[in-house]
Amino acid sequence: SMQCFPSLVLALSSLLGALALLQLSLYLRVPSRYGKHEERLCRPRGRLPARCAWFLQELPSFLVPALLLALRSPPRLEPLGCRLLCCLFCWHYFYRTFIYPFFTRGRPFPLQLLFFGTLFCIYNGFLQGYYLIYCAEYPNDWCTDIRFTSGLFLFLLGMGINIHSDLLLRQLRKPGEVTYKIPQGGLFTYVSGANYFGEIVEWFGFAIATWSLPAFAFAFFTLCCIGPRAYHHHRYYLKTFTDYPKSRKALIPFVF
Ligand code: NDX
Repeated sequence: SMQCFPSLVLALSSLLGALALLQLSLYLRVPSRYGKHEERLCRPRGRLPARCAWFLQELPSFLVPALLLALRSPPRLEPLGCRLLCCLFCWHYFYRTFIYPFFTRGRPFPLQLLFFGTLFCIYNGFLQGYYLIYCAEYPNDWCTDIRFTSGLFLFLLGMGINIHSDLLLRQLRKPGEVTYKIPQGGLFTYVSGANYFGEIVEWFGFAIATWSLPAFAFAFFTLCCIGPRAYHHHRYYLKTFTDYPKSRKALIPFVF
């Protein structure tokens, strides 16, 4: 049966950090090509409806840790913190897999990115789940530790912002529409990438709550993946809408 190999966790986390830096170098100048940044004429085919694409891509992030949690024998009953934290991760990806895709009004998603996205979700789902289920050790009073409580608070806050912002974006379109409008309300009042801001806060909260290398590596990856995207969204809006709110920032309210 499976057991904890600390060197495997270290290797996978380091590779995740390296992938984050690779992404930063790839997508700082040019955005990743999906959604509003896709050059549509280049690849008229090779796309999947947004619903299928997001469902398939995110499913492993839910399934892999959920299976690791369910199938571990003997079941991991102690400490409570490990199961709780693994459930938080699965909870987010339950939303992203089973709820978000069924409401999205996004454009068809490029197959090539879908392929890499799916690989990424398998990889990260395994790393986070494996670490929490087979490796993590927490004292029995971890649930009252300041790192756990403040991390959990940030996780829930970020998740709330992310889900609310996803909803506001969706409401900009009627079913079947694929045009872009100026997002309004919620944190969009302050930043162009309100959904991304929420997601980043969420994963840094998770990293603090788990106090683990894999989770910090993933938070850093998220920052490097969607941070630049928020910047490119912001530039797109400034270029496209002459009446775009001048005080709005790209990612971090009042700062950047
Ligand atoms: N999926 C995470 N890397 C990613 C897909 C892309 O969950 O090759 C990472 C995720 C993947 C990425 C994933 C991993 C790395 C990849 C990358 C592509 C390249 C990259 C594979 C897995 C890669 C290496 C080199 C390392 C291999 O038509 P539309 O789609 O634009 O419509 C949009 C709509 N909308 C508007 N509607 C009207 N008016 C407007 N002004 C609108 N603006 C937007 O709203 C969409 O339907 C919807 C949301 O759009 P957008 O662009 O704001 O968000 P999106 O990027 O689609 O993300 C959706 C949600 C969001 O909440 C975000 O926080 C979360 O997913 N997310 C996304 C990406 C990654 C991630 C979270 C994470 O890292 N945690």
